[in-house]
Amino acid sequence: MKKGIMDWPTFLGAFILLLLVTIPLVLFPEKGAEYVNQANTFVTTNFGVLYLLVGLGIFFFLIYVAFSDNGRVKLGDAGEKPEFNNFSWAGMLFCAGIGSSILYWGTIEWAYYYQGPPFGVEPGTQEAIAWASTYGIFHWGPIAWSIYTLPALPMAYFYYVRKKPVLKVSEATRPLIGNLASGPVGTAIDILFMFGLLGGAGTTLALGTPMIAEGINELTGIPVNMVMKTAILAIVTLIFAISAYSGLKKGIKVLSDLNLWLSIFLLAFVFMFGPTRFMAETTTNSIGLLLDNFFHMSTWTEPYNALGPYEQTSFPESWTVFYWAWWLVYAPFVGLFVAKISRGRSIRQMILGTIIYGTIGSILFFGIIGNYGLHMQLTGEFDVINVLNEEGAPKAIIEIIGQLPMAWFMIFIFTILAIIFLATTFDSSSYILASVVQKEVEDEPLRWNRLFWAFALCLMPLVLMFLGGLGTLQTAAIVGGFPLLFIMVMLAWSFMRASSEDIRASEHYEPKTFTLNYKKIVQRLKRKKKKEQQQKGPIDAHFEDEEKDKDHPDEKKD
Ligand code: NM2
Repeated sequence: MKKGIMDWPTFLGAFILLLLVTIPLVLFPEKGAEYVNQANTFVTTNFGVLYLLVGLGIFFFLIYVAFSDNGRVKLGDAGEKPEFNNFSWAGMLFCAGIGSSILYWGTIEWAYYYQGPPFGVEPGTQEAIAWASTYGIFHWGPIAWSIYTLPALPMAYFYYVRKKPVLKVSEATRPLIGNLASGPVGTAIDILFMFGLLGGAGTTLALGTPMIAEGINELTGIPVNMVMKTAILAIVTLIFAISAYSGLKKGIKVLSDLNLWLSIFLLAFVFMFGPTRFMAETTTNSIGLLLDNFFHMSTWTEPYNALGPYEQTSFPESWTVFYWAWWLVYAPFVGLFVAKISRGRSIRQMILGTIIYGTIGSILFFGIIGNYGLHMQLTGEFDVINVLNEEGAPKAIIEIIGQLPMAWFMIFIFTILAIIFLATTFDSSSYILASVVQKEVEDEPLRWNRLFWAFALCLMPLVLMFLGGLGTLQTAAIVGGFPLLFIMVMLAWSFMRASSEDIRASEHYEPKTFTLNYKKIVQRLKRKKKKEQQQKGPIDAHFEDEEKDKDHPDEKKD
């Protein structure tokens, strides 16, 4: 092992913070939950607007960068080809950024909107149904993926263009804060990011585990209890620890590929054996509704209703703001990961690829599995809402899958997929946590370090799970991620500053503007048209032409 490669202040800082938060929550679960909830109410009611604005701002910023000179910069050396092909790249990107939560929310999110629709719509009405199948796509759509992409810009830029072998959030803010990045300020940024990620991962695990437990219960009859949930966690941890230990190319890529194929199988199966036409029509309809209302949805704060100001359903706070916060805490991690796998691509490719592939993936999940459940609800084939309200979301989710042909087998596939999804999210997280606590990452972070974070990553979520109550978990993620709002702005700024500086100073910089000579263009078009007319003319003319060609074979060359 190279000496001095570890960044101990960050390592210990993050670990101690983790313990400082976890231990009191274990000792005083109720008081702990109360405090966390208070903090949450404070943040979401007072700063909800900020989340929405930052979300939309990031989206616009990325579109701008993608089509600016900064977006044309390649991540790597001239002639370098992308390290991974598009399929693997998109797959890894999706599996790192998306976890088992998409199986959870993709299947059931509509049922919540159906009962508690946005915009003051009556629950259960036609309008509520339309929003029910649209809002999920929005919360997992272009803005969400933009939040993920932003941190990848500075990180990939510094890693592959400026060739700094440091995969750290603080390093990405160096152009802005200068040498402060190497001191306590930088350490604080890294620790905040690590803490946010642990909170976000807690939410993921707390959602995924009961769902997997319900699946196993349906398959084997073993009752769902704490022992089973702990066993599931142990298995997931084992899988991702092995994968994290084997590294990026072996472990993580293999799991992601498997994940991708299983997802494709599941989606194709549901699409074929479910109400295909309904799913296709509803998804298409939702895409239109989303495009029509994109700005409405992304800025809806519900400032008042007929009853007066602040008389709210709290839809924006509990959904959109919560989601943006959740994507935000994962963002630097996914950003680092996207950066790491994007060698050889241009910044524009990286931006558009992440937003487009990511959104398409989300649309497929919500459009297929979500609308499958919605269809059963509407036809009365299966009362999803009743099961949801009586027995909870995990049960409702597994029951929806259980309505498919070959139910046992499909629940099996779904459960395995959830386990692998959870493992891929966690192995890439521990890979990145390990990278952040090293001063340098030559090729991969150290093995023992990767393993350490693989296990540490389970500690807080496990505790939070025992604490119970999804509310507390969502809350932890939101509160933990609040400072990231500002770090995101810093990241954007840093990237622009550094890349613009380099572009200006570069000899190779050739702005691809060109002049157009319209006169010549018109002449050329005329000539082309004439030629085409000659070629496509009436049959006789065609033969005549051929005759001519025979007589004057050279003419063709002109
Ligand atoms: N996001 C995408 O739990 C997971 O699936 C990982 C969740 C942020 C909502 C990420």
